[in-house]
Parts: sequence; structure tokens; C-alpha cells
Amino acid sequence: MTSITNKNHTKVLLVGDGAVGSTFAYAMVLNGIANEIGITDIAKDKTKGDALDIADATPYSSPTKLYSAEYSDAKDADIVVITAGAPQKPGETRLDLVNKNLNILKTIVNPIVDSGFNGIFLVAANPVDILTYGTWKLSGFPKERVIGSGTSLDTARLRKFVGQELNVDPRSVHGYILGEHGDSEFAAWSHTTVGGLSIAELNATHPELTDQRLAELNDTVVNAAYDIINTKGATFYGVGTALARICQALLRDENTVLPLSVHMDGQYGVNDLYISSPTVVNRNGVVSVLEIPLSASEKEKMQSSAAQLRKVATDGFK
Ligand code: 6V0
Repeated sequence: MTSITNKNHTKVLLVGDGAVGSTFAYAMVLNGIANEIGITDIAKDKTKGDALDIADATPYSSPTKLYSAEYSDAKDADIVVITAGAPQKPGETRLDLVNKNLNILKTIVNPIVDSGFNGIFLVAANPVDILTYGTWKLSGFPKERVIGSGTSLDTARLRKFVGQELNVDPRSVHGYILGEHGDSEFAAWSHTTVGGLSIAELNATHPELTDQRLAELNDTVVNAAYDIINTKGATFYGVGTALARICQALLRDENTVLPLSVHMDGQYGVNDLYISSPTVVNRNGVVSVLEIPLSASEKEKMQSSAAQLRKVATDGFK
């Protein structure tokens, strides 16, 4: 009898089994995105428990193989997802986490690379733009294979709020939050559309979409994490789902456009920094970074967001 070799077998190693990591693993299983998910964390009992607990969902979702893993399991993984790190406490910004989480990152990336891992790093731990840059530097991987979740969550929030405002399905809202995943991010209103209509065109039937209202919606997105953290202490459903969506685009070779933190080589006038832009991704990682022709005020916001990240990156990598 000949054995069947499944060349399409997909494997993800998760590092960090906290609120974000475990929600991500659950979203992966519900959507049947990978064949195999190894879960690692310094809290070993938690990874064993979550592997068993999440596997209970497989008969009603997908036959994903789940297990408590070691870094050596990264050897033949397609993606390593990093959600390990201290989360924001109430009152703390994402950038406040930089030193704590850069130190944790070092203990993760080196053994993963030593395992012989040759796939794609997907980083979600905060400050995600800085930690993705750190992962790129520490790993020595090509920039195409080191990606941060960036403003994928924030963009989902933008689509949700605009959808609620206009009473349309958020999936029919197309637009992006660009820049840092953090306080200096901004909505690219000049290129936000609903059913092909720009914001200016929508204004004819929705006069309530004034500049002031758009500024309020922008601020609601920027402050969304704080609003959630102040109530329940953490945010994880949105980001867990966004990470699963990114993994799907990578593993299924979709050439999907997603807002991700990627290495800039002059796009938006930014160099040698990870920051969010719409990006085409497939099984090789980044295919191309799409540069939106921003309005003058949006260009200024991108520059100021990049300058803020540059300062933290310079201090963090001294
Ligand atoms: P959490 O629930 O405290 O989980 C963190 C996990 O990391 C815990 O299980 C820890 O045991 C583990 N951990 C800590 N140190 C190490 C280490 N050295 N090696 C392996 N594992 C370790 O935090 P939560 O899951 O809420 O958040 C995790 C990270 O995601 C934080 O940095 C958040 O700020 C970040 N988020 C990123 C978002 C995004 O959009 N990119 C959104 C929300 C949170």
C-alpha cells in the first residue's frame, strides 16, 4: 500500500498562550485554517490545558491537530505567530511596553531560528511595529517573511464603526487605518469607500458625515483599545480573528490585500521602519506594499506616525 503524502499540510506554531494567543488558536480551529497548531508559552500547564480544551471544538469545526509544543517544533512550521508579552495595563500606551516585550522577544526569536524554522514570522505582541522590526533584526530573515499584524485590528474597527454609522455591513466598507498600531494611527478617509462611493460622494445622502464626525470616528478607533481595556482589562476577540485571517491569506496563498506592519523601503517617504500599509500577501509572505496616494494632511499624519516610531525604535535598539 502506498502512503499519501499531503504536501498541503499546514502547520502554525503559536508563541504566547494568553488571552490573544488562545483566542487566535480557537479562531483558527473554528475556521479550519491550519492542519496543525503547536502552542508554546512559559506557562506550560496552560498550553497543555488549552490544547485539550480547544481540541474539544474540533468535532464541530475542523480536524485541526492541537498540542503543547516546544520551540524545536518550529522546524517545519509554515508560520510562527508571536503573541507573547506583557499586555497594556489601564493607562499604559502600547509604546510603554517596548523594553519589557523586546526582552521577551529575544528569548523567543533566537531558539525559533535555531530550530531551523524557515517560514513566516507573524508578530502581534505590542508595540507591534517595534517588535516586528526587532523580529526582523534578530532573525536575519528576509523582510518579506517578517510581518506584523499592524493595523489589521484597527482597520476592522474602522469598518465596524463606519458600517454602524451608515447601517451597512462592515464587510462592505473598504478603507484603512494606516501608520503605527497605536496612538498616532489615522484613517485614510481620502480612500475609504462604501459600495464604491467615496466619503465625499456619500456625503450627498449622508450629510451627517461632516469633517467633525469623521474626526470623531477616527478618535473612536484610536481609543477603542482603551475603552475595552478599561472595562474588561484586555482585548482579544478582534485581534485573534484578524490574526487567523492573516494566516489564512498566507497559508492559502491568497494574494490578499491586508493592512499589515511591513518593512518600508521609501513608500510614503519612510525607510527602514515597520509601519502599516495595505499589503499583498501570499504563501511567500509580502508580495508588494501598496502605496495609497494620500491627501496632504494624511501624508503629514503618516510622517508624524513614522517619526514617533522611529524615536522608539532608535531608543529601543541602542
Ligand atoms: P496575556 O494574556 O498576558 O498573555 C501573554 C502570554 O505571554 C502569557 O501567557 C505569558 O505566559 C506569555 N509569555 C510571557 N513571557 C513569555 C516568554 N518569554 N515566552 C513565552 N511566553 C511568554 O496578554 P494578551 O494575550 O492579552 O496580550 C499579548 C500581547 O498581545 C500583548 O503585548 C498585547 O499588548 C498584544 N496585543 C496586540 C494586539 C494587536 O492588535 N496587535 C491587540 C491586543 C493585544
